[in-house]
Amino acid sequence: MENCIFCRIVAGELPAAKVYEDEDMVVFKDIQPIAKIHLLAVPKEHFKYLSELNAERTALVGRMLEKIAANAPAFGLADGYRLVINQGDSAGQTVPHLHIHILGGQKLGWE
Ligand code: DGP
Repeated sequence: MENCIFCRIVAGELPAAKVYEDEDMVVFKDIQPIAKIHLLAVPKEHFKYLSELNAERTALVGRMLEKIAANAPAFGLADGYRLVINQGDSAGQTVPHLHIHILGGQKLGWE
């Protein structure tokens, strides 16, 4: 999508500190980290909400989760990590392209 920041990062039109890329997704460092390690896993396909999942997108998100888990040690997250998907304004979703926050590198609190 033309004006989507994450589509532009996926396309290589905007810079990002990418740590992983495959046919399904890119993973890059969040520009405003809230944990010692804060990555964003972004599907290459543009959609905003989990409510837009169909069979193909459900499989895509499943592969993303599988690959996040497989690559967690390479991301420096062998000790554990937290995944967050903000959905909508009340949850604080600011970028209208589905993304999975990957948080870790420290003991995480829960508030
Ligand atoms: P959310 O609030 O769930 O929509 O999270 C969006 C995250 O995206 C937020 O933590 C900041 C990050 N972010 C926004 N713009 C950019 C960008 O241009 N580059 C990178 N690396 N991260 C961005």
